[in-house]
Amino acid sequence: MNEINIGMVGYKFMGKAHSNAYRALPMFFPESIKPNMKMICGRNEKAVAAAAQQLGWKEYSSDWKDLLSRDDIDLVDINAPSNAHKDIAVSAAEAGKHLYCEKPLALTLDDAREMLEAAEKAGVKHMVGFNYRFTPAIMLAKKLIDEGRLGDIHHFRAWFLQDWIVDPNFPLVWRLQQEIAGSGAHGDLNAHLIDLAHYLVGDISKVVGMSETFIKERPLPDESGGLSATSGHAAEKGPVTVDDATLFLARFANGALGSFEATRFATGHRSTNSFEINGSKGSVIFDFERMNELQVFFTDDKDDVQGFRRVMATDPPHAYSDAWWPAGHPIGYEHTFTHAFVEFLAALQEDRQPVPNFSDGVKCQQVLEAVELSVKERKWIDVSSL
Ligand code: SOE
Repeated sequence: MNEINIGMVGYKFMGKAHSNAYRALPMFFPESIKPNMKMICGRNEKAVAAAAQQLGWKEYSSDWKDLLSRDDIDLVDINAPSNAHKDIAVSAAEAGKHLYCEKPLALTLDDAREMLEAAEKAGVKHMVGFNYRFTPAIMLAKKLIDEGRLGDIHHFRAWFLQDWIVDPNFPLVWRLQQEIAGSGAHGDLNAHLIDLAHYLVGDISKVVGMSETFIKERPLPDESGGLSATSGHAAEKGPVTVDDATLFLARFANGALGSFEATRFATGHRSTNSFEINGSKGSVIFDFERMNELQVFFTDDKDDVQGFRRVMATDPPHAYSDAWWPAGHPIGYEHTFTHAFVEFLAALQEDRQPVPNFSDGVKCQQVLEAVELSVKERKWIDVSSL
């Protein structure tokens, strides 16, 4: 297989990020299968036509079902709002298409499980959009942990902080509506942290959480309803039905302790995505605002030079470094998506499931839902009970 034809549903923020990644891929990863950007879908015909032109798709449609009957579509990429994921994924799997789906995988754990089951039954390849796993500095953290260089892991401490809805006049966009988004900061931001925790530390066994919606009502958005909706001063208001912030504590199956914080009310933090991991032989600190760096500390460094040091993950031997620019030249947010697709296309070539796949999406959803139950029942919840 040298080429693969892609049909994509969604054309806003993630649609652009994915299109950009598909376009960069053949230039920087010429050994990979070539993604053909065949058809883009979205409900608003005028907007999707414009997106096709701008993002570089050959055809467009205002009905994603058009992808199903086309023999020349091999892979369906789903980055429409979360409430659309399940129907598209299940139908596309039944039509024999491979699946790439943005996170959180679904609105609920039951839906996520149904999606995994449909993909497994159809025997298609499936991947979930936890793009941060593909940050070379995070991959370095993973390598250090896997090689035992941090020793036994005691702590995972993570926070994902944004501030884009602090203004009470910010409109009630879809991400603030439970029936479309599933949850708020929790499903949007904690989902990434939970996945990184699974990737780096292992399974989470128990959780206890708390959650708050600081602004309970907001002006209705203009017809775009997108994140940049503007009619923040509309007279008519509607209820915010998701969390503005969710914090939780976790116990990992291997004995480590975790703390997680996701909020859209951390003034001054546009999108701070960070974690620290402390082990018996060392620690790592990561901050996405300095995504090319990993701070590392090793207890067996000589006393007189002990301290955190900064490793730049831009040069060989770090992941993907030889594909981009000469040593020392940093990469950005968009590259994490290209790397994710490189993994997906390699998995197709090697006839294996890519990682992270829908099983990882389900595992994340299980923790998300366990935290929600804990918030409701005000007690610790065993993740495996869900
Ligand atoms: C918006 O809150 C958002 O873009 C998330 O949806 C992304 O998944 C995360 O990467 C950054 O914040």
